[in-house]
Amino acid sequence: MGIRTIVHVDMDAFYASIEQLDAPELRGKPVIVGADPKSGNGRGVVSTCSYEARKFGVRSAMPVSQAYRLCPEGIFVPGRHKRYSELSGIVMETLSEFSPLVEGVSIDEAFLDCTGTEGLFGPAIQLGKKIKARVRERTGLTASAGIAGCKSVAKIASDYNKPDGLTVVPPGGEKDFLAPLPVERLWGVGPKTAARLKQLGYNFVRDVAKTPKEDLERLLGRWGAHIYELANAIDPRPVAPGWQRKSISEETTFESDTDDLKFLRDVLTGICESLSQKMLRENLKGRTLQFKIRLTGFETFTRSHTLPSPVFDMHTLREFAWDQLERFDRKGKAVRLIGVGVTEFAEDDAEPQMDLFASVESNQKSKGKGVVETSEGQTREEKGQPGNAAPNEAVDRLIFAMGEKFKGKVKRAVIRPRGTDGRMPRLLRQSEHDDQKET
Ligand code: DCP
Ligand code: MG
Repeated sequence: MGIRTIVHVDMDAFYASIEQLDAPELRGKPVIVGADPKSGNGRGVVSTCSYEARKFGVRSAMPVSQAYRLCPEGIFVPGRHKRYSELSGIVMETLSEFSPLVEGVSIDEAFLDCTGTEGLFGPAIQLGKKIKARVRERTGLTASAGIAGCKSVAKIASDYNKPDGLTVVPPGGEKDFLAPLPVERLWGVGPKTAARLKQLGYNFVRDVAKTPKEDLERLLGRWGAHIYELANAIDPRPVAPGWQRKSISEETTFESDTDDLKFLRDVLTGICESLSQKMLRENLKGRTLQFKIRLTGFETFTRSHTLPSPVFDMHTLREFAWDQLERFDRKGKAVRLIGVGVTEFAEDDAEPQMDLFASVESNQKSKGKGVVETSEGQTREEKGQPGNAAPNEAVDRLIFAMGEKFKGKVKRAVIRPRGTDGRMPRLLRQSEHDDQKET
């Protein structure tokens, strides 16, 4: 393969920047996207926060209660996923002005293969400036970009000088660029692997790069070879525009191990909410649900259940996760990490995706009446076809019935059959996996 020009673009504090874009009074302030812990909504996690809030130590995936402790002056705003998706679409569209090969990796980042575009856009530095300027022009938002000869290095480069950064790694300069970075900056090296590497005396990428591949394999198993390649900027993976996600998951590691069941349930609720929103955004539904738990001492267990029909709704995910937590025998040990995942996605069946909870019971043939459940968990019996989105009047009636205090909080509702509320649907498959080591 000849020398390639791979660009990685990642939007800065994406959700928080959009909030600041739409509400000028939030600009320059510590904005935290997540449920407001002051209004009794202490569950849930931070989606992201503005760079002003990061100065206080607030980070994505942190419980909102902790974010509040770190940054009491933070302005908590609920997420507006439709708006984020809308801007994500504009970003991706803008990027496609620069190459037909655009691979969206998440809602706010993408790879572009811009090999051979010098004639059009100039050398890499000019290309990067043009991409950033065009994204800013079309969205009002800043992006950071990294340009290098392969994906893994471009990805690290875009993060190198955030926010509003541009880092160009000259062809052939990849290894020098990586050498002084701490090992955790390598794409794919998580906190656990980084800790292990450091324990073995590998602090910087250069320490890994100069170690024979076989030695790393011996020390780290199959990961060793991969890490060797990452450290040596060997990454022939092409930019693949048709890329599709195979699974989606989220997990939370606690600062200190806990056996507080209520807290664990709240964390699971936050994880399921966020997962469900992501799946909605990416138009995904999956049939296999996974629960992961790691106990004090790093023993890790996963439990997975396959359902007869694919789901993405928060209710089903949470029922599953709570149920698993409840029945998992921890033998008195505290919990270090907890997570939920979904795999086995269904082909897009062209069913319209609404900003509503789909109901897992929708395949059941119960007609007539159902229970409306809001995103806040209140329920009320209503007329309608179970599984359908509750009509607006039903939501309105519900808000009325539940009193003014729920106004603004009732965003979504679904009609489910009577009597099935809260029960898990029939199972197709079930499996368990116990792992004494880190996975
Ligand atoms: N996100 C989320 N939950 C997470 C991580 C991210 O909901 N645990 C959402 C919110 C982010 C968006 O995805 O705005 C993009 O994720 P990034 O990791 O790119 O984070 P940001 O764009 O917010 O910040 P950065 O400037 O570090 O890229
Ligand atoms: Mg980002």
